[in-house]
Amino acid sequence: LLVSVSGFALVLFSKTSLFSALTFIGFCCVLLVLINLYGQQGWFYFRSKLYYISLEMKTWSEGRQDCNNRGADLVIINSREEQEFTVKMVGNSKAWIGLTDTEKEGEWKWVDEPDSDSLGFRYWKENEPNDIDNNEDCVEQTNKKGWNDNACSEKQMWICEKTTPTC
Ligand SMILES: [Ca+2]
Ligand SMILES: [Ca+2]
Ligand SMILES: [Ca+2]
Ligand SMILES: [Ca+2]
Repeated sequence: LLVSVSGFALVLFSKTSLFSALTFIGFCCVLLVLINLYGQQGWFYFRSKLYYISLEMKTWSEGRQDCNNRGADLVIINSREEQEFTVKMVGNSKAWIGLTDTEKEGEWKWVDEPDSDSLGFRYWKENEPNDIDNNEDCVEQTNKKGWNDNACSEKQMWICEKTTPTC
């Protein structure tokens, strides 16, 4: 769409100055971003990212699939600020985040591994992860006290994260 808008703008302004054309493209760009942001109903904006918390409860994989369907993935916690923000989203409930040790027990991986893991950020609740019954491989954001590993088949709410639209 941007390419066609740019093309149109260039034709339109070919007889005037390049400056006018660039101004027009910039204006269209801002307009497109605003329209796109307006369309993101149910999403929360925080530090250049968009976040969604589900109303339903699903397994970790089903929650992840729902995020994928929304052009996102389960949230990846990259900073203390993001941790605190998602804790607020969860409130008194709990919600799946994009961390799992399904592949290898005890080796926690974010859904975009290896990129985010270079930060090594962890925010476990006290005495977690405890892998109860050797069956807790998915992580939920609980409350101020931090993360808990839980059975991936448990049905919880989930949090999706995606980047904001840009030009
Ligand atoms: Ca993140
Ligand atoms: Ca396991
Ligand atoms: Ca585990
Ligand atoms: Ca646990």
